[in-house]
Amino acid sequence: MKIGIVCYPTHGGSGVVATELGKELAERGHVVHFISYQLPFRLDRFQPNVYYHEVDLLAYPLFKYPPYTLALVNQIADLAKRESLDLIHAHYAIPHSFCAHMAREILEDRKLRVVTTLHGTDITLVGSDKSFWRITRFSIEKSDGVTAVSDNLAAETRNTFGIEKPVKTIYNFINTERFYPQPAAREKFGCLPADCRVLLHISNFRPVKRVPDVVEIFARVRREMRAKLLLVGDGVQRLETQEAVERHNLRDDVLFLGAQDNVLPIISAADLFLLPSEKESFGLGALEAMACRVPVISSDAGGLPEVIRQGETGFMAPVGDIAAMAVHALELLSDDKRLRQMGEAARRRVDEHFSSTLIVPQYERFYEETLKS
Ligand code: GMT
Repeated sequence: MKIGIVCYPTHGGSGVVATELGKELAERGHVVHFISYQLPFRLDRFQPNVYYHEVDLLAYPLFKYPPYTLALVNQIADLAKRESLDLIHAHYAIPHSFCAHMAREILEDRKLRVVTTLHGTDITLVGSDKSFWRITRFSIEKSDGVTAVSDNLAAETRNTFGIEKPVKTIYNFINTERFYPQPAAREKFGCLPADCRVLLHISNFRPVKRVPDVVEIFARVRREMRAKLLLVGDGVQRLETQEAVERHNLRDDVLFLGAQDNVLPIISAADLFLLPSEKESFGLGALEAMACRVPVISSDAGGLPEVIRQGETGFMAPVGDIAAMAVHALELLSDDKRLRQMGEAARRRVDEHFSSTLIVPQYERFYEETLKS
């Protein structure tokens, strides 16, 4: 198949999933064209069957807001025609799904299919907002196939937009042959003493992630044992998070590592992953931790219960229940054997349910069905 993938290029789950999917599809012989405003950060090396097209955006003094979405529509239409694409796969509804639909309208190409994958905040925060509700609903209705990254998100989509259209769940995935714990990761870090526990949080530091809660949980753990907290990512909650670190006098034990392209060595150095999100349609970060045998302590928001098995691969507590999350963290970190067993179970769950070898064929089948429809 000849597939156009439209996605965000930055650190964020939807861009990671889109890029990893494109790379996997290319390895299986499909021709994949990425369209974005910047090279997706996981598209870091040359690979056969993969092409990248940057959206050309004309700067003109009249434009207070350069019309990126129009340029994107134009680019998709040009590419689809030039390369005779079979389908456009839009990751994150806004604005990608709408743009893909408009490109098809311009081409008047009834054979070109549009598949939309809903990732989370495109429904739960942005799409459900009055300013985008109608256009998001329209884009979903006009797509030839719609997938969501969890049953929870599929249900929320149906409720939010009152649509009858089927929304197929296809979970996030990991290439388990490439993503596994790195040896001697802790030693390579250089500043993580062997006798201390390492807790980790990775996100884009947006309010939905509740990053200050991570510090509150860590503060309770730190009172009981030697521990360090690694914070990876950056965003609007960084200042608030730094304030929480200062308030608890934890400056020496909390390392702000900023946004990182390669998280594998960092996850491999951790004992526990914290994800106390307000909303989380799937939680790709949690899955990456599990692949590295790192159990997860999280909230029970959104699709997290579809990823984490309570008491088996980690623990969940209601959103904002810092005390419960801290108790679970302490319980695990004080018991080497349990921590190891949970890490093994976490990895097993990834291998058995979320490996790319299981999930990518689901996308391929979905494309084939959509092309036949
Ligand atoms: O909001 C984010 O965390 C980023 C966002 C994205 O689209 O870039 O992540 C969403 O998509 C990921 C990939 O499907 C999911 O694993 C995340 O759970 C989801 N985030 C939220 O729902 C908050």
